[in-house]
Amino acid sequence: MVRKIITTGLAVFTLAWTGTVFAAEHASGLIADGPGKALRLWYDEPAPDSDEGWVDRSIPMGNGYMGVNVFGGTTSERIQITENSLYDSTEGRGLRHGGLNNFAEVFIDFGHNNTSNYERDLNLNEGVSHVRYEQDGVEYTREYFTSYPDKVMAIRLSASKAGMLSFTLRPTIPFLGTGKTRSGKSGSVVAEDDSITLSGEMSFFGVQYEGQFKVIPSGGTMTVANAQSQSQSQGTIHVSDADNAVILIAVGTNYQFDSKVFLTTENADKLSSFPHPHAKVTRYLSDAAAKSYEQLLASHHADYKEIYDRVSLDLGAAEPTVCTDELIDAYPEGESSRYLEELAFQFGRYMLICSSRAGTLPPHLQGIWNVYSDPPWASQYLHDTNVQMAYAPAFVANMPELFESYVGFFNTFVPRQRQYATQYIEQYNPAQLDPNGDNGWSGPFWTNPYTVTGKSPVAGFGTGSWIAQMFWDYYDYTRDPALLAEIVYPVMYDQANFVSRFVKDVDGVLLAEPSSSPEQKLRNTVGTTFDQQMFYENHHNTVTAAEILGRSDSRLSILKTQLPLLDPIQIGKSGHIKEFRQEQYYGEIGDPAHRHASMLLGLYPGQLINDATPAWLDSARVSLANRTNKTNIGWARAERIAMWARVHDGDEAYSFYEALLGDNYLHNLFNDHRGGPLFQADANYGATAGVAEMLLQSQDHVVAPLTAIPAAWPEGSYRGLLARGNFEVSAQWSGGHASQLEVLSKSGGNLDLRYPNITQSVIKTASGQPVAFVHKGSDQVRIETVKGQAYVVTDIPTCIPVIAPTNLKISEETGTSQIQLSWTGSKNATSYKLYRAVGNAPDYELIAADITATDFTYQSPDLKQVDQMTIKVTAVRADGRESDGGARAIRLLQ
Ligand code: FUC
Repeated sequence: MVRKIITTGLAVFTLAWTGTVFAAEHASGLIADGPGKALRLWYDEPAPDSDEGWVDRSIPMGNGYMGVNVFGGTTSERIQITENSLYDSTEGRGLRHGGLNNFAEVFIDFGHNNTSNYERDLNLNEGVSHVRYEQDGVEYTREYFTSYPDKVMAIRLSASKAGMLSFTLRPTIPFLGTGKTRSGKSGSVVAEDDSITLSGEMSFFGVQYEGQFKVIPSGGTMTVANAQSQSQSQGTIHVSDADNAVILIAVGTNYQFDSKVFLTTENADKLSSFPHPHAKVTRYLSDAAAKSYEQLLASHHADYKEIYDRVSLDLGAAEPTVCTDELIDAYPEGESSRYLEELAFQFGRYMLICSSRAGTLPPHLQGIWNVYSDPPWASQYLHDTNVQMAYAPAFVANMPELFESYVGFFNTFVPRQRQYATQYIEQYNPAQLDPNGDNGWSGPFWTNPYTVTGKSPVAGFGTGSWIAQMFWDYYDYTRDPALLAEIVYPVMYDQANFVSRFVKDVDGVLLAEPSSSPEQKLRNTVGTTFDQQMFYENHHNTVTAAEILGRSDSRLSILKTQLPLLDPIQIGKSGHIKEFRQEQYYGEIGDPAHRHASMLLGLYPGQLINDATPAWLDSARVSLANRTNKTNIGWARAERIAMWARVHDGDEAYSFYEALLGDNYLHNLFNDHRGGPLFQADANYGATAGVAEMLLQSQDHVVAPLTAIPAAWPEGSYRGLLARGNFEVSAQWSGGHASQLEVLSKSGGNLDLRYPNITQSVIKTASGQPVAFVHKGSDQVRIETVKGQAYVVTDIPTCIPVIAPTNLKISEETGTSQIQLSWTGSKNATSYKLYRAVGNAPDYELIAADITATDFTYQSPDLKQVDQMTIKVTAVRADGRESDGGARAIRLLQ
């Protein structure tokens, strides 16, 4: 069937495209955003039309409803579409076992084989991508965006001369049939009038899918064709001699956020009561087509830029003159490395905006992008690091509403986790079983949109408390009491309920049994630090939340009693934080260079180990140094950025960012997990979170800007990062030192702000009124803030750090109650201070001060009893300032 129609369509205007945009203006304008600089990925040739081209060079876009990868071809454009619920059976959780399926491969045939001045780009400031080139004296331009508010992808095709645009739109369904696909994928592509409908079914979970493509040319003619081959029907639309055209794309399946999906055991029945997506997709497309292209673009901009523009980062880079692939290849050499560092930071934010929108499935291992029928690890949701890393930038990088996508998904699968919780309490601690079946929910390890697992030997139940921690942060960064009461608290409380029944008394402490530290070799043991830290944090956060909400009940009393018994941190004989209770020296059990650093999750993303627990913080540093930089795993490098930032080491943090960008980032900035290439989106999100931790921290409710600025970034500025307490923070630094800090209080309340010498600075409101503050030491102030008020800190006297002593040595004669200490002095020091931390103590006790020598005889009657203590020496300068670090040694009872 071939039909011909004359087109009128909606009005399309050709706008001149310029790659340059200017950073958004911000409310107070006190901290400059740097030069008007576009953050762009750009290339001078299309991505190769292959799987390798997809993973390495295609441009990713997305609106939560669909992910797309644009290749930018001129003979034929290829746009690959992913829809996160188009799921097939999986056989196991490893590499290439089915799972998420490629939704559509869409081709736009132009036949332009003789092009010049080719360029394609993705402009992060705008959330828009372009292709531009010349052929036969005509300049062809294409512009692409994916809109969350209008639920469509829009493509505008333009030619510089009237009547010179001709193309064939040819959507196809990949992996049809039963070949590689386990369960069979059927479907057809049918063109009619100005639209093509691509629809079918993937039978394992009974997923009905539909995509609609509407062509709206201006001028020219449009013809429709439907070819029928044995295997599939192929509808196409051909446009001839148009001035320009718009293509709109909408997709959907019959998947819904309904717990029936997880509670129905028969796979083919999971979706059976939900309507076919035809009506929904038709509505998306007709609603969008009722608007002009400019209206669609304006609503996309309003939505996208509202989130994206909240944060800017300027490391002083100029826009590079080389394409992004050359930038990547040259990194870390070349003049534009700072630009790549800025770009990758914002790219992680961009990817989360594309892949995590309210009402749509959250980002899986590959975010919202998948070209395969057998994606890595079936594109599942893994809760022993990967999902949590996806959301790591959501709060600190000021995009908290993106977490709503996970909230919707969590509420869909949690009824199944309640069933598991009862099953596990029956199995592991039947005496604690609630007779009414209220045992909370247990932590899953992996899930996909259809199935969620119970206990895994690979990771302990701490995965559940780790999920609950994301919910707590969702509240703690945004401070919306209704959100706490209605969404966050029930999740935390029910998780704590499960944990409170699951833990067992072992020698006076409450431990997880069975317990596993993610992916380590020793499994199903007792009380791993992973589980204990996660349990501790969630119990603690739940009790805090109950106080805020004024709740009290018998379970809360149990949580309060249990909290001090959860014993989250054990210090080992290497002065490190143990991963396993049985371990004595670092690395005795499991892989010492393992990619997972699960014993340090209380350092990051948790808050248990913080500046108020200096002995633990020092031990975390020891564990981190021992974990080495040998890992080549993308997400592990991203996590190390944040962990090193939390122990205040900007140079180490930066070295992991550098390694990630240099070794793992592909030419389109997708993270290559471990070579292959093998795309995992987690490190893209995680790198953004890690860099944010270098720029701003707020654990333990102390807002600490510029905590880990590396020597490689001597000057720069950022705007709009978010701290716990709903404080929006901006900072500018030069010579490695803060020249200005600015905090916008979005919820009011006390602001504890830390920066070296801040007590001697000038603090004013944005309108110049002096601000009263109280001191805590020399480096921290407390301001009672007013909601909506911005506070500006200037004239901070430069703080020159005190050099720490090194090489602390202990010697003693057995059986005596005195030990000899000696150390290598610091040239800064006028005196030294000695501290000790006994056993697993979080903080040090002062042993002696004003020591002017570099040795000391320490006498204490308990030296004959204490099994293990950490001794630390610090230097004190003439002005009274003490060194941040010190030399440490472990004293073991002989
Ligand atoms: C976890 C990690 C791996 C990988 C996999 C998908 O098992 O340990 O590195 O990211 O998930």
